Amino acid sequence: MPTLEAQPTPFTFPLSKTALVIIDMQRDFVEPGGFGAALGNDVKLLAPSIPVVEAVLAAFRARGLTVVHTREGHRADLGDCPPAKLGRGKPSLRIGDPGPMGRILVTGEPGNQIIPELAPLASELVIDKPGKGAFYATPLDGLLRARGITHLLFSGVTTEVCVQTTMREANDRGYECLLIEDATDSYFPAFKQATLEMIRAQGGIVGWTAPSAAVLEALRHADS
Ligand code: TIU
Repeated sequence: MPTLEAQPTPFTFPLSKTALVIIDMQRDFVEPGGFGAALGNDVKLLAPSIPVVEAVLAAFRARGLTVVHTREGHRADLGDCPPAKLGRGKPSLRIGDPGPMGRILVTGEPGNQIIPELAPLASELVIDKPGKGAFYATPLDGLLRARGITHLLFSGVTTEVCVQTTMREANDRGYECLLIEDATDSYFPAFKQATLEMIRAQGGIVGWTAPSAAVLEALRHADS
């Protein structure tokens, strides 16, 4: 079983029971004109993690391992968007409003699509989720359990919102979780750093963190 150098301790993961989870790498967050920009954020801050996720995704695909992509979005009638979420803040465009990439944060619109660099393959799981966490109101847990998945490696955006929420949901459901440090970004670099620290504090209260180089090295080592 591969082991990788991680914090707070080395992380051992059975390859056939491990999935790569890529959270919300969709145009709505990464490109101008989407939900992230409408909230007043600088979307360029999310760019550094894109090639890193690409490299880890390629390594998982080369070995035929399980890959999960998620997308945050709502039905066209917004029936799955609570008023509390719809009304929050003072965005320039609200959820469901028409924007340059179609209706903001609505499933199936151009802005809801995963960026081309990370486009899912037909064999990979794609989870549409109405919340920040990928387990809330989705079939994710059942799909993972049906495949015997016990270990999750997390990547995607944004670190302290959808990535951390999903990792906490997974941890409570008994999955062993690791966040790939350079495969995630936030609009607030200080929040990203704080998230990494709070995940691995207290002996790994939410899980582990490790750089992508350690993940890739452990995968290469497992091949030999
Ligand atoms: N606003 C923000 O940082 N994130 C989100 O609204 N969703 C995700 O993190 N995907």
